[in-house]
Amino acid sequence: MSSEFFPEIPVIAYEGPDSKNPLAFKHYDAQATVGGKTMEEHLRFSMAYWHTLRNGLADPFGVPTAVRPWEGAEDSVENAQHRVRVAFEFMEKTGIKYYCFHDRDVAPEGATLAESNANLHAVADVLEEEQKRTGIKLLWGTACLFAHPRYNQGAATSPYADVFAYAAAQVKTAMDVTLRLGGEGYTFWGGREGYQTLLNTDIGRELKHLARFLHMAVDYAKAIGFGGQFYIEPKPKEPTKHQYDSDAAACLNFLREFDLLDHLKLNIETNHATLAGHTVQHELEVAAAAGALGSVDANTGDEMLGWDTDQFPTNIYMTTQIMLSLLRMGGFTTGGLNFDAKVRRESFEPVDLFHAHIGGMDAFARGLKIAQAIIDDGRLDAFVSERYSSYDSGIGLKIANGEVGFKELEAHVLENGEPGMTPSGRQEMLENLVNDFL
Ligand code: XUL
Ligand code: CO
Repeated sequence: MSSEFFPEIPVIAYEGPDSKNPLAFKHYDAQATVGGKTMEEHLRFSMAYWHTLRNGLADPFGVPTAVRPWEGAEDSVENAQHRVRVAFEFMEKTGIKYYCFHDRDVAPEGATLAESNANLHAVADVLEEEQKRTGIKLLWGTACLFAHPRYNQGAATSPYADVFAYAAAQVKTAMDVTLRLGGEGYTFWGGREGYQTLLNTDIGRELKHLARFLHMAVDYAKAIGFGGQFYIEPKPKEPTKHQYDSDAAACLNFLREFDLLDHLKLNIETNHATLAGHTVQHELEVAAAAGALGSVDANTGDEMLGWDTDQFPTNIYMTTQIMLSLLRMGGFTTGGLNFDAKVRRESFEPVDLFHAHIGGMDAFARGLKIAQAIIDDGRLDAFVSERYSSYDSGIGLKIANGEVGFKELEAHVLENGEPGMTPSGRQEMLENLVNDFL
């Protein structure tokens, strides 16, 4: 265990709900079992390299504030390699077993593609070494196709073919490195795959190009033997006015239309759901209903703000809802809870990174315990099953099985008459039931 960069901070231990130690878990007890699996197996926490290691905490009105004593003066490969050791010490001390990165978070972009590729592989050497030393794994990799000026009008949906080509070349190496590091997945977030104005935009062509790009990625994965899960991450806007992957339903429709649904699942992010005018539970349930819920970017927005604030999740009601959806799905297979979240600009000290992750992990541990208790209690699920039970037999079963049409149903109504008032939806009773477990 390394203790070079955060010498004052111990390995964060589980001390139980009565602890007053802010640098301890009150609820996350990695090896404790809940519903037959350990908390660690259920929650599969992941650190987002871009926020935790690379976010200087600038905002549109002010310069970076983050104090990161380990950073060298230059954005060099050596500095990037050194930073990897910091990242792994942080994960060892917080007990986080996975991480996610963009190519340009871990290694600096060079003057040419060849130089950028070499930089990335040089940093991957250290990532590989640290993964071996600690057992920490790569949940997913991705390529940053939104920061460089060449992508100002999109990457796979850029109107300019040479930009498309550059993006493809960049993803090729990002996939090579993800494979090399044993990554369990690869994510596509279309940061600039959308438009600022329809006056200059051909949506039909752009969507076709985006689909071509994803098919190329699927083909390349086959070619190199990458068996990880591909994810697409919905977000409606920011940085563009409208992004094509605007919400879970839009992504599913796109994947179906272009014959990609067998190859990609959804990576649902809480704050993106909010921007789309949905709850995260809505997005999770839409994805899960299509058998396409893959992973979660666990953060939260601010109810008063209309942008992507990427805060650490602390709302127990929300984590309970997320864990209910995940438990009902049978849990993650390749995915995990990736803290795509950043500390506030005002929380600039290294220790704040610990407070943030501890809080997020504890909030999910509580959500897990509460959700499992609700499931074990059974009343909520029994209510829902009972609500749909008229489709389990008789005419309902025939409807569900496609054995009847309008003519048969007309005959059914003529024979049976008015169905009468339905049972109550009991929303308030169910809300009270859930609250009883909090
Ligand atoms: C941006 C966002 C990304 C993706 C990965 O809002 O969520 O960081 O998670 O590209
Ligand atoms: Co995200």
